[in-house]
Amino acid sequence: MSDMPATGTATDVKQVDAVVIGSGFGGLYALHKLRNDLGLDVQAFDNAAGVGGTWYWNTYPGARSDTEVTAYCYSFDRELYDEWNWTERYPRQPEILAYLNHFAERYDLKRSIQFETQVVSTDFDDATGRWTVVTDTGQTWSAQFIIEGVGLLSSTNFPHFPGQENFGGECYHSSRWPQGGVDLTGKRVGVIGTGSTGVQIITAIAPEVSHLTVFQRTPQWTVPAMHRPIDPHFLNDIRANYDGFWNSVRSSGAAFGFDESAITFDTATPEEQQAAFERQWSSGGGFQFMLGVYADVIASREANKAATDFIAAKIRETVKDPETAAALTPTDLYAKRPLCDDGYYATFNRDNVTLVDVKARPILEITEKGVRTELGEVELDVLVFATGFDAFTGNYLKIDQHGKNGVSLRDRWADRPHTFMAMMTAEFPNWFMIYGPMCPFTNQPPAHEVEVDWIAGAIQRVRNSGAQTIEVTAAGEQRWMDLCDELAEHTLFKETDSWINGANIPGKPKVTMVYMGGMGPYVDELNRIAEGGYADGLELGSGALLATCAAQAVMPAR
Ligand code: NA7
Repeated sequence: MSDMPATGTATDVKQVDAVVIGSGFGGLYALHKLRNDLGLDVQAFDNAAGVGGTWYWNTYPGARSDTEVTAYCYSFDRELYDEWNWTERYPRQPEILAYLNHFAERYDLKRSIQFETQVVSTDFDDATGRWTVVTDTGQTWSAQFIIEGVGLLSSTNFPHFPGQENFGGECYHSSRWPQGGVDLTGKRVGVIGTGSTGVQIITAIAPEVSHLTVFQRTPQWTVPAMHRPIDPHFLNDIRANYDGFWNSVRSSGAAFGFDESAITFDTATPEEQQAAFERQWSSGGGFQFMLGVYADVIASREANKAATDFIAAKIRETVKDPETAAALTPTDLYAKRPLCDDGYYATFNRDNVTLVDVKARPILEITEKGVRTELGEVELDVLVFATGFDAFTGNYLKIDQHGKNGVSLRDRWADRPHTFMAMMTAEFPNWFMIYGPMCPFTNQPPAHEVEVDWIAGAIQRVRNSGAQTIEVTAAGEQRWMDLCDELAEHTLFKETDSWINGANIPGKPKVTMVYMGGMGPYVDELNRIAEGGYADGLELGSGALLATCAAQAVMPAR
């Protein structure tokens, strides 16, 4: 059982059918689906003061999606898709947040969300088959079902350097950026981290700060985003072929709404290969460059090397100082989450930007005035940590969660996260994740939709059958894990270190945490299980107390 004392007495425990944790893309849709479609009594919680999840917190300069907005939204509400007019191909954070607020208002969701409330523990009661949910505001709730939409990339990775507490300037983590913004004009700014976030921040702030020092540990392959206003004709074409477009998204590999390449690298001549990479470089987009040119860039070493040779040549062409160009060029495979940018490499030609390679010369300490490496002290007014997240598992493990017989999630997942279809874990009945570990490696909103629909189907199955619970069997879970592990062998992602396999967090097991089979096969499998009555790999159950009552009801009185 949880170490946290249950704070509610029996009388002030609030009863609901379901608790939803999180109000990002997934949590909002779950709340709508369960409350408005299934008619359940649902209570949602969010740490933040408003809806949006990732898009509430990540207000740092330059924050935007790098998924084309035509598929970075909900699809189930066609009217919403027709009415909402996005302005840019890759939407900025304020526009996405406005969309999610509009969604919450359209479906009157905010009245069911308690903001600025953190769920600290969840405990399954074997006797009743219900969950007890305790919040940091001292409330206790009892629910039959829990749906956790806590975010894949939300638990911050905030490394600590010696002396950090002595820093006299301002210090921020990118994903906890002050809501009112920060005025960086004319300031000396340091950025630690060069992942997607660092690349966006560095490019956005370089023109406004007096000096920018980039502390880079590992360089990244990045290609141009080619930001542009959304083409209304393109959007209207999709609206005219709405079902066809979304069916193609849901049956594709990565669900981004662009055409993924079906040909392999070796089918083209060297001239064709260069021309194909060049075309994609000019049209922009990270996932497009990785998946849209050749089908095997993430699987074949030869194709992968050709892609990196191409980008390396672009870096040499763009960055004037050869030493800086060399330091910006990765030495590893192109097998991390692909990045795209708005002039990242060219930013290092600016007189007010300095690159410090902290792999060669690690950060020794943070001083009152700035950051010290072997090269000396860099004085700073503002220090930004763009150091990423404890991805996949971080937010689930922050909550003290216990399933059947008091088994703790932290113990179950000590060696690695164990899931079924990225939504359930054994011994946790009626406990669902939205896009949990072993999720398909795809654009998220379409995946959230199919998962929430599947969860809603599972809940209906329980209610229609008169059972109290549904849970994944140990064998069902193992089957999914084995499949994910096997598929991971066919890509190069396991050979690089990144948040995708947990390697970015010291001490975290480096394991497969995604399903590499693609969105289409994932959706097919979800449909197969649902159409089979949620039986394959799953079992219905009743709370022990209910089972006892039922047994007594049929036994003759003595
Ligand atoms: P990422 O992609 O995990 O990048 C974090 C960056 O921070 C990366 O360059 C790290 O270097 C660097 N880092 C982390 N810890 C340290 C320490 N201790 N010292 C120096 N540098 C460090 O996070 P992002 O926020 O950019 O992006 C995450 C995802 O969010 C993104 O892919 C989108 O899907 C949204 P490393 O590479 O580990 O050497």
